[in-house]
Amino acid sequence: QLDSFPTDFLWGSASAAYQVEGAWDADGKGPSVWDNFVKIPGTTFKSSNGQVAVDHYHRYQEDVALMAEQGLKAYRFSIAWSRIFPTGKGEINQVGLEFYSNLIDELLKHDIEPIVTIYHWDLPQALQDEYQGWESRQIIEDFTTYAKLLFDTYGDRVKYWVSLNEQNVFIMHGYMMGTHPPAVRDPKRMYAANHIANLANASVIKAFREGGYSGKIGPSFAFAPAYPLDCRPENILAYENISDMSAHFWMDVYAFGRYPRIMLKNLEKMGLLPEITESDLALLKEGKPDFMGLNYYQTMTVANNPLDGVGMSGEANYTGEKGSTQESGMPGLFKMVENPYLERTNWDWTIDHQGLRVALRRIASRYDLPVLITENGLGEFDTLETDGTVHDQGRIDYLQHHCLAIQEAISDGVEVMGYCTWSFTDLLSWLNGYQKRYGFVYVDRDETSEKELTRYKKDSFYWYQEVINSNGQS
Ligand code: BGP
Repeated sequence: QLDSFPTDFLWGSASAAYQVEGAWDADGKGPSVWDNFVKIPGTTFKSSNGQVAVDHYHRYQEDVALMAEQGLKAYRFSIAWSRIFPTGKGEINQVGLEFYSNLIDELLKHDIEPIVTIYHWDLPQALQDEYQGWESRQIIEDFTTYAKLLFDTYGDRVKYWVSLNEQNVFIMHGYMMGTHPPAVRDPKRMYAANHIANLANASVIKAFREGGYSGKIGPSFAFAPAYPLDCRPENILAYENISDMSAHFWMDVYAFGRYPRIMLKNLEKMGLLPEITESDLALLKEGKPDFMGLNYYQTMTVANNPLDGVGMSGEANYTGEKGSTQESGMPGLFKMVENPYLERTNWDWTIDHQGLRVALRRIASRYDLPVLITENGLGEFDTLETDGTVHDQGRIDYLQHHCLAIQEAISDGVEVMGYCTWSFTDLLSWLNGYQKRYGFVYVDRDETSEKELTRYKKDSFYWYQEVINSNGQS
């Protein structure tokens, strides 16, 4: 017999500003690094961009009405920093502040709890130009000033805050793989920028505590738990390596305010250790979050990789052509291998609901923190039928299994605060364009159609409505 979901469980859904809003230069908004990055040919799938996105900026009332119809208890969205501070700091754009104020009021009017992400990757371009964004310690102060303004403006209405979304992703893609802005491929700069992002994250959480705001705050982490290929000791060691490098290296800092020592030694050996001062360590200790935000999509399986083995250069699958992901790994540490027991999506992401239970338990055991699932969902090609329906049974199956895994984790003793599916409406996928859909609500993005941007409820919309209505019993 499984435990029931708590009565105040936050059944939610999520989005991010750049992926839904559009209105990229409206009402005084300044450009972000993503506004510019997508203009470089070849950076995204078929040059898709967020200039219009799904036009949520102009249609937020319609979108919130759909959320209310579904019965959503919480909606996670992000604030575009450059709508509030067009140049990242200094003068405030009141119209930008009002937009989110109106959105928050609209949500509350329908009893939907706003979960606000302070940073979901759309750094003001001006800060990149002035001091190279995350590579300069100046960003700590500017990010904190911006966050404090949000706390002061919305803190009476917002109870849940996400500080940084997927620091591991925006830092690794931005500074090592070169696939996100600023498209750098330099591990030394990556580890330096990452340390500064850690400090900025801690500084914002510290400011939240010192300001005496009520509510809870934590980062969202992209956690893909690792499995060893088998019980050969060298594969177990590969699993230890990836766990330290891809999980503990970030979450230990959030939860304990210190880096895992194996990683420090590793970085030292490779000449990649960033400057870490005593006062940095003191600040990190003050940044303990109230919860760990978990973005869970898949697990990864690893095996031993010899010193002359495969490197990180393998192409990822951004087209939806199943099986096109190339081998990758870190020589001497690990390589990614296929898990023979798991199905994959068309983008080669493993489908593994048990992995969510594993993720939740690993966080609970190691960090003893409550978990807010801030993202989980299935990216697929969906088909809009002529009668306006979308039959996304695959998504329903996916989400149903993941809900069961959450209930099992709760029964194991994990404190799970809520579940935000990715995503509410279809939206822009950063590198995969509009063809990769996640929403409960289909958005027509056919520019030749008269019905462009019209919303259609998918089958999964009604399925989740039932789940919420029965508090996870159906
Ligand atoms: C996370 C991001 C989201 C979203 C999601 C789906 O990494 O926080 O913004 O994009 O992944 O990923 P994708 O769009 O690559 O399929």
